[in-house]
Amino acid sequence: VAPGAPRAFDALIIGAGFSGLYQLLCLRDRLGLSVQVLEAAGGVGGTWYWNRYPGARCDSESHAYCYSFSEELMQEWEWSERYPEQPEIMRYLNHVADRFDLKKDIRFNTRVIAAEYDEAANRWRVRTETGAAFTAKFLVTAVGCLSTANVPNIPGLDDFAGKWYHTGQWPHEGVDFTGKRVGIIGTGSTGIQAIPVIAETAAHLTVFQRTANYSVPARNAPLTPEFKQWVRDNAAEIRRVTQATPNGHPFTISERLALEIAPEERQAIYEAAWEKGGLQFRAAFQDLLVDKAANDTASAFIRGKIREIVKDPETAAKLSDIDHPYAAKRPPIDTDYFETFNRPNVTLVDVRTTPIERIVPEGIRTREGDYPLDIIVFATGFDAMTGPLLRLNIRGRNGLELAEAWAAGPRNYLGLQVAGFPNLFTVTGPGSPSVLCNMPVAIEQHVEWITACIGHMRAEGLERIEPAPEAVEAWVKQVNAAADATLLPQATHSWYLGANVPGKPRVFMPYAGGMAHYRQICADVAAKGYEGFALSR
Ligand code: NA7
Repeated sequence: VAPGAPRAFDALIIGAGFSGLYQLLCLRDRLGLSVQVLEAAGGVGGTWYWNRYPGARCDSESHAYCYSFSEELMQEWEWSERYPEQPEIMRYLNHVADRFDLKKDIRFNTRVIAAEYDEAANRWRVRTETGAAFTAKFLVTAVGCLSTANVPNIPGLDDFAGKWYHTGQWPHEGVDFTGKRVGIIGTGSTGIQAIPVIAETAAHLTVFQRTANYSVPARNAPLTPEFKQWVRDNAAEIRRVTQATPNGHPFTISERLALEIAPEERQAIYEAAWEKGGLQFRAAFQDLLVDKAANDTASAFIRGKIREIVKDPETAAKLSDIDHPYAAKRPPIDTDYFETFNRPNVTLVDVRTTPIERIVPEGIRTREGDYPLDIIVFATGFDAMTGPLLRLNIRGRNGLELAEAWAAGPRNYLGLQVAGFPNLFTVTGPGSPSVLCNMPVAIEQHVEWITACIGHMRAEGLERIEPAPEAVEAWVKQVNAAADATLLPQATHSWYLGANVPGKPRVFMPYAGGMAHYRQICADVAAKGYEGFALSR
């Protein structure tokens, strides 16, 4: 390669998290392609590389929050707790990368700033922040759904005299809260994990809540030797269950309907689900996400628990004044979240009734007064799903910008491909069920589908694939219809709808028809010779 000339590959993959690692393995080792992964971070891990905030832990249960493609890998890896903590996930992904010798094909500290399709050459041209250039026939984005931090534009932040951090860009050396007055904005899954841990060392923690949230105890615990053995003995069955359920988790959703049984029996079922803990709570009844009256029973149960746990009635009222159906936003799970508000060093500020006016050098100014702070933590979430793709500055045929193509919201086919962007594949793209699913299950399905598709193209001597505009049109309708058949759009401020980022189009982004159903749709499309896609030589 001449100095400065772009380096050419069969395929380029952007991102070295769960998606990028497996996509590399598949394209390189199964199809024999030349592949380069470009990764902005200094190591593998994707979203887990950056989300190192206190208490960072996955809400999926560890025995299913992993790859299932390799029986040996499943047998040799052992998780230590019911939910994997961030450092353990990092150890796992490093183990996978080393075991399959993946790191040699990953360029770390390499942020992609532009990707352009050259129609005449049928190649993608990719540029990085440092000016390096790459080309490839296939471009696969493996950039995650929750990887673009959303720092709200609150006036005065630049003048703040203390330190501030976003949970999704956490310093690797950690943050010492000892003796500090800390403010945290945001009570989504992240805030709910971080708040109890920060409260343990901070002198004082002020929680700024905009939307009260349901949360169910995670009931995290070390895994017993018996359970670990059970996981090893039942790896195939666990995989079968995760692939058969709508959400990719290793448990089955009950077939019972919430309103068809007596209130006492329903209460007992909720009590048992509360004791069991975690995302399994929503598996208590079949209809919690589709029938508002059914959902009301779950919602009333959790609000009752909050009022039982939180001693100060005014704080309990603010925490349980929840304006959306249970699980219409991604339901958090916690370890001592509500209990934390009983600590003398924790204060709750409801920013709906007491809005933040600005940040001042000393802290946060609300309409009703100032909160002096040494540290502000933004647990304010992400520009989800489209954010990580749009910041890559992708241009398709005739210079069409992805941002322009998606000005009114994401439009693609199966969440996998965008019309006008040939040979670009988006792992866990908007329009796929990914974020409503246990992520590794969604990722494996996408990566394997993309691999099979590229394999098919090579076998048939095909050079280009892109979706037909009618297929995109139909898929967008299907995504909307699937969402409308559930209660999910009723949480009007959720990141599923893009509502957390000012100016973002309000479109329900994930496919809510269930992972198992989606898997079948994708398989059928492939079986029918990639129906809805245009393939050419
Ligand atoms: P989320 O779920 O988007 O939560 C962000 C939180 O921050 C939520 O409570 C927001 O309130 C709040 N927020 C955002 N912007 C502001 C401003 N400007 N002022 C006050 N409060 C604000 O992000 P997470 O990181 O917790 O979780 C993301 C996903 O990661 C999660 O769903 C899991 O899938 C894993 P709002 O609700 O918008 O009123």
